[in-house]
Amino acid sequence: MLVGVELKSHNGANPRESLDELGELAVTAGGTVIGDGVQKLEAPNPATYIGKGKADEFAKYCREQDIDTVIFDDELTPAQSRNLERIFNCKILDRTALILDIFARRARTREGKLQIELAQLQHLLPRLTRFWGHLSRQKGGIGMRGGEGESQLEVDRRKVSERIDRLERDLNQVRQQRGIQRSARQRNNWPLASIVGYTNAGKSTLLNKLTGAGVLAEDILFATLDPTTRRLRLPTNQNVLLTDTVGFIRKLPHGLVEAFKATLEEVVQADLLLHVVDVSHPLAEEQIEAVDAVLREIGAAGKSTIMVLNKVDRLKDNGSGAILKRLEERHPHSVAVSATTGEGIEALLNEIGTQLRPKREFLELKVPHEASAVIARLHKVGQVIERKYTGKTAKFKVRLPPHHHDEFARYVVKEL
Ligand SMILES: Nc1nc2c(ncn2[C@@H]2O[C@H](COP(=O)(O)OP(=O)(O)OP(=O)(O)O)[C@@H](O)[C@H]2O)c(=O)[nH]1
Ligand SMILES: [Mg+2]
Repeated sequence: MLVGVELKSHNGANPRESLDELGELAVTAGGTVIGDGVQKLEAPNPATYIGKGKADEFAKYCREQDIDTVIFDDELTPAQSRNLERIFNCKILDRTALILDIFARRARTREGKLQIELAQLQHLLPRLTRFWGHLSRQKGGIGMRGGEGESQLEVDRRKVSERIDRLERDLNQVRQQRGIQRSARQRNNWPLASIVGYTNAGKSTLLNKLTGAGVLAEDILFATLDPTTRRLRLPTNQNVLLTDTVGFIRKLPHGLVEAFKATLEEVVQADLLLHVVDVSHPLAEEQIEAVDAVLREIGAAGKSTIMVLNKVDRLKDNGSGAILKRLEERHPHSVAVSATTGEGIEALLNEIGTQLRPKREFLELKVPHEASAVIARLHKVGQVIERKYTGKTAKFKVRLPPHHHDEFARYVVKEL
């Protein structure tokens, strides 16, 4: 059963839509949704989140329907969880625990797994009750994982705390390793572009389209957890490192953002963000806001950003182009694309080139004709805008990545 609250003060936020998404998350985590309920309130009840009377009513429904898990659409306090568990007499989860559970299922790399387990245990620790552990041993289901996760629930708080310390130490080690790898990559001096966006917006599909990366892209929430970086060669000959990473969602648990900060460092360090939006989604605009909120939280707000208005092929199906127009007006650097059909991809490549152009130097060079290797090299690493052959030398106007400057320094006539 899914339970949400509609706050009277909070106009605009639609509890139905949020609950539908919660249902999608529950299904992604392997659950089956039997029913849901919403209560209108001035403010959440500090003891039981929803009102006590409503809780009793929902609990009765759960008993009738033989429901074994109730998921609340917000983060519950430890006290609320405990009280609700007593009233419902079954497992109580909140949105945070559910998202953590999905992440735990998806984590593949060692760092990903450590981060999730840490976030899960930190969420669980204050909520660890005998009742919870008892139930989980009997029934399994959402909110706990097999193997280590499950046995963790059976140990006492002290053991959980010890495990948290251990995980923090291990994570530090793994991150040092990643730091070394990253600095090796940066020695290439290629600009870094990060693909960000709401979960299921088509980020992985776009990376695949642009680079042939072969990343898993699926119609499920949080298909991608671990970042993948590929080289993208623009038509201007410029190389860009393109990273696809975890998707964002409304009410993304703060603990999870914390846990993923290291992974999201690619985003923080990026020279350019590609913000992918599923324009065929009815809540596209709310999703943009949710993504911007997470970007602010990780300190990546205000970066130069291209809005990639994706899945335009679907708009034609249902004839709702108004949203596209609205978004294009609001975001000056936006490109309408379809990552599946390839429509608009060329325009996107051009826009990436334009956005990264300030990173390149615009130079005038004079190269003797006989230095054909130098001329060939110039065409390979730079974007030749103009060439003139006069007398013994060839004159070029070229956009060049700064790290190639030394190589051609002796031919530079002036900076343009
Ligand atoms: N029709 C259409 N479908 C698309 C397009 N781009 C992506 N999709 C589909 O949307 C679904 C999600 O795509 P992904 O690339 O996995 O999305 P993602 O943003 O990486 O999602 P997460 O990793 O789960 O956060 C897949 O079923 C894709 O085939 C598009 O341009 N048009
Ligand atoms: Mg993905």
